[in-house]
Amino acid sequence: MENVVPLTSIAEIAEVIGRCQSIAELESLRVHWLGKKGILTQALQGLAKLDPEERKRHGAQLNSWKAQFLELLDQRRHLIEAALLEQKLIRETLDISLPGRNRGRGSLHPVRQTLDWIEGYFSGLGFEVADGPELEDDFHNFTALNIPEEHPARAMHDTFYLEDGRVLRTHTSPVQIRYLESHQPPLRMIATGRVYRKDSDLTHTPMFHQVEGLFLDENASFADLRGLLADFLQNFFDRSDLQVRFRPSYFPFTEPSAEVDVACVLCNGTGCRVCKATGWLEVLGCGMVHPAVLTMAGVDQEKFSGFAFGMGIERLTMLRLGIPDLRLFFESDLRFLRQFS
Ligand code: 2U9
Repeated sequence: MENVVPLTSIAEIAEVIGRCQSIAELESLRVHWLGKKGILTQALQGLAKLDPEERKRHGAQLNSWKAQFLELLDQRRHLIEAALLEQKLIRETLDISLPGRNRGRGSLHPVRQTLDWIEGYFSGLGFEVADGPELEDDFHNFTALNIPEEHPARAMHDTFYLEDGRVLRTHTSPVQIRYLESHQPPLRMIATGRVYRKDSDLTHTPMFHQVEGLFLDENASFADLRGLLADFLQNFFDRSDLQVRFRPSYFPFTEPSAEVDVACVLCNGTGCRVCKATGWLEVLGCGMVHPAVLTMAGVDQEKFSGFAFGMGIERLTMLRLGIPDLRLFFESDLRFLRQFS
């Protein structure tokens, strides 16, 4: 055999394999012995030249060596892999008892929180919550609401006009007009969403949120409107004894109209900077729906009457939560927003 394979015994191979420290070393040893031109491979190929008797004897020997060689390689590979894994585990210690990374929990914007509360309150009284397009046509935003051509609310400084004559809605009232196109009284609904006005200073932003309500029924009266809004405001500001007053006012879409004040929720009516020492805060507007609006909507006024109201959500949110500056709502400052999570 010595002339076929230059090895004295399998023990010699075992020793060489045992000295291997890496998978790469093992692989080069395998190639050296069993690669295409490996020593054992060539010896196995050389068997063909031997006579049958010798081929049988040497063949058995070579195949036995091959099997033992592969077995030894395999054992060593397992040992090396286990050692590598061990080192890796020591290197990459992982403390599974550590708390996970905090991904941070988001929260609703305070304006959204107010909208949700108001929607919940009126839903509880059977009002449907509706919304509509923010880009409106002249008819739904103005004409149907008894706002004639020459009315100041139509003037360029109030309204964002598109070149095609459409407008960014200046109030959510067109949602009510659209609602009346598809619903018959008796009905009760609120319209919520963004509105746009060309107005920007410390107390006005070009976009803000409104909630408007519409109630049409047989014998709906101003007394019903007063009762509803007083209850709403007392619940909203969480004070059952909150004083509410109605002051005569003017809106083109309601007649009679009123502005509604509450006793200042910051100084309890004694007079402060927020209520400008009057003791009262104006919080919303309301009135009986104007006959011209009802006529255009095709409502039978022999049978039905109705009232409407409207409020600005940023202002209400500021008063309820004691937020001093309107701009805070639009800055996305997490230090501000986290206070309301
Ligand atoms: C229809 C008929 C009448 C909606 C109304 C007000 C009074 C009102 C202001 C409050 C503060 C707007 O955000 S604000 O500047 N709104 O005072 N809105 S009555 O009246 C309607 C609406 C729809 C069909």
